[in-house]
Amino acid sequence: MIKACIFDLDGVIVDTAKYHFIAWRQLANKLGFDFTKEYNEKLKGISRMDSLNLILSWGDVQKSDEEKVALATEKNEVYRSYILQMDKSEILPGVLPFLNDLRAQGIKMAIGSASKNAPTIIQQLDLAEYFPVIIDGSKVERSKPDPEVFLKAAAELQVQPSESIVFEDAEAGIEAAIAGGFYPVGVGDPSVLDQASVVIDGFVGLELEGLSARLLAATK
Ligand code: B16
Ligand code: MG
Repeated sequence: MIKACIFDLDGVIVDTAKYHFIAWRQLANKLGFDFTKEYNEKLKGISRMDSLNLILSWGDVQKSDEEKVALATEKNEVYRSYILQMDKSEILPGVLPFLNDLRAQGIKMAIGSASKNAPTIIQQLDLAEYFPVIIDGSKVERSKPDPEVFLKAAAELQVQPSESIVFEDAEAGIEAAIAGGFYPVGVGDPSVLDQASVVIDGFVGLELEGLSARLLAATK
């Protein structure tokens, strides 16, 4: 019996990867190198500092810890200038009807995101009323694939992982959901998210009842 749904944010509720890409690319170009959208895919679900370390390694650039903090802050300022212009038109298709359906059924909801900007994004999208619990990158010590972010969300919602679904678009997030004992639903490419019990291509037309049946069948 499903009592809660925990949603990753970037790539599940909204596509912010395009803004992360613009901001990281601008920083890389300033440092004298470039990187492609294919490389940007590798940054999904990865924390800000881990992302910076990967990007610097792609450009073969070395920086001190102090310089890295300054570079991450600079990138975040550029990124924030984009997300502060977002509004609810950027909520991914089918998400709002699905959230309304969950709410009508009394299913509890939370956000479990690596992004320290998650509360700002939820405000911009006008979704705060749906998510009384937002566990973001500033509330956890260990990043995905560690399950801490989802376990904290379940604890705040007062539900067990075994009665909760996690929706994730990143491999590390699916691994985190499995490690925490949640029902993992991948959102995106089944060949990338092959560890998820069920993979959906989005929320259009999705219903909890059918999804729960697929999850039960997959985990039997
Ligand atoms: P911030 P999610 C993740 O969000 C993004 O997928 C990832 O690309 C980003 O680096 C990370 O948040 C940290 O974001 O710089 O805003 O703290 O997918 O876990 O919702
Ligand atoms: Mg994500």
